[in-house]
Amino acid sequence: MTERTLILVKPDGVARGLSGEVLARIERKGYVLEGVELVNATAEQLAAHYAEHEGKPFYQPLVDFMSSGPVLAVIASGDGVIAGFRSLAGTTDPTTAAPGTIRGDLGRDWGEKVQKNIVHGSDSVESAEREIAIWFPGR
Ligand code: RTP
Ligand code: MG
Repeated sequence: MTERTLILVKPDGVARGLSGEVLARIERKGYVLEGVELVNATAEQLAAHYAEHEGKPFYQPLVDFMSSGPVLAVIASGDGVIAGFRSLAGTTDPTTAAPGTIRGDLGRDWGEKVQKNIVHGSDSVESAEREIAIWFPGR
């Protein structure tokens, strides 16, 4: 079924000039870009986006990292895009993410408290709609 997902190119990806590479991989897979916006995330957006991680040891480093520069917020659509983009992104830890994935090809361990892993992708229909409302109010 056609669905939407919320993708973020995180501050490491934007700063390294990988935004175009990520957008190209989304498009080459056959998904459609429905919205693309460079955003300086507010504290409110990050608290809402990462509410499920509040209280975890990596929460504050994660919020600090996500505030360290602009993020590219993307809505992409297509059949199966939620699971499909998670597959393109690869597993969370870029050290062991499979080659061929965004994190596996382009990420590494930088010796920091939080994993800088280039992209975020929604993990369910419910998260996608919740996250789209955070980054693209009214969409
Ligand atoms: P995402 O939400 O960004 O798509 O990534 P994910 O589902 O693969 O990972 P999740 O468990 O939701 O964690 C969110 C983000 O927090 C950072 N993290 N760092 N121990 C660590 O260093 C650690 N654990 C999580 C990562 O940036 C991860 O993507
Ligand atoms: Mg997640």
